[in-house]
Amino acid sequence: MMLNSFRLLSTVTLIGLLSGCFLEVIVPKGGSVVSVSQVNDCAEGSNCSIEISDANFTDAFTAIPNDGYEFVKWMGGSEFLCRDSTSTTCIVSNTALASNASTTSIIAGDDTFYIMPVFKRLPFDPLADDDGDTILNIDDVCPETPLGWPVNAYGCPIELIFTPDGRKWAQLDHFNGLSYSEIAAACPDGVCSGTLNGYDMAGWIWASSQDVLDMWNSYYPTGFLLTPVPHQTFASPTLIQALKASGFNFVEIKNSIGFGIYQLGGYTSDPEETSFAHLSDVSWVFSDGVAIEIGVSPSGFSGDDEGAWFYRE
Ligand SMILES: [Ca+2]
Ligand SMILES: [Ca+2]
Repeated sequence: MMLNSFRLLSTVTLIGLLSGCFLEVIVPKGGSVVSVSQVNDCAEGSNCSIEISDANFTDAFTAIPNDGYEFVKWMGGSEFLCRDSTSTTCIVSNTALASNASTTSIIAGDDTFYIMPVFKRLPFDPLADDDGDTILNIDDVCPETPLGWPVNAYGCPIELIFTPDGRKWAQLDHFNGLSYSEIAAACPDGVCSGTLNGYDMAGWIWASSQDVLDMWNSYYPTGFLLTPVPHQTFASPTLIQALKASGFNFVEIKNSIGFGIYQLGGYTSDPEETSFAHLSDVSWVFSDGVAIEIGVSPSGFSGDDEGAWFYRE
């Protein structure tokens, strides 16, 4: 039965696809399409147009459902190839007609043909673990964790931020609510081996304030360098924008008179008296580029919105 439907399918395909035709791969939400040739892959939510300018075109397209989705069939309809087939692979070929001159002349228009997988979301199973991180769906705040990444009790991995110093930094606000001494216990001498807020910190370094300054300065290609002076003020919105573009979350805090200030700050492994390295964007409060403050302060400097600086090579 499957063989017969493939033969029918092939007939449609062969008549349709000769030089000058287009094949459009339509991929809805729920999965992607990969091709044996690897040059005609098409991502989720994309329309990929392939010009068939070769009389010997052959490729095999396979529908790959995302976790939590299943492949149902290839879309039906007169202009769709592989229509209503439930095989995950759709073979598109015109090679069998390559030497058939009369058919070539009939079909050498600019018609467009389509293939489109139909995906269906599977019923939510609260007791399954769709992303395979050992945290059941019902408890998983981050349902699409890449396979193999360590996660906390809520199923979320540490968010990595790639910076120009060649290091990978952890998102600071994962570590909100921890005290200096709690971090010091998990990361003696700056080398972490314990667990913090549920994250396995093995392999992470608790950065010194000099490490933090070096990272900030790595955003400046030449010349201008920040120096570790407490509460030094610079007019450099470029650094703030670059850090945001890299993925750092700035946290809004309120100053004593209620103005919101956007801050990137957290504990470093320096002695507790000067353990809080921060960079505050006060330019959003006044006018753009007026004031950006960096500083190294005692722990507890900014109240409850504190994280910590960790990196790995
Ligand atoms: Ca999970
Ligand atoms: Ca997860």
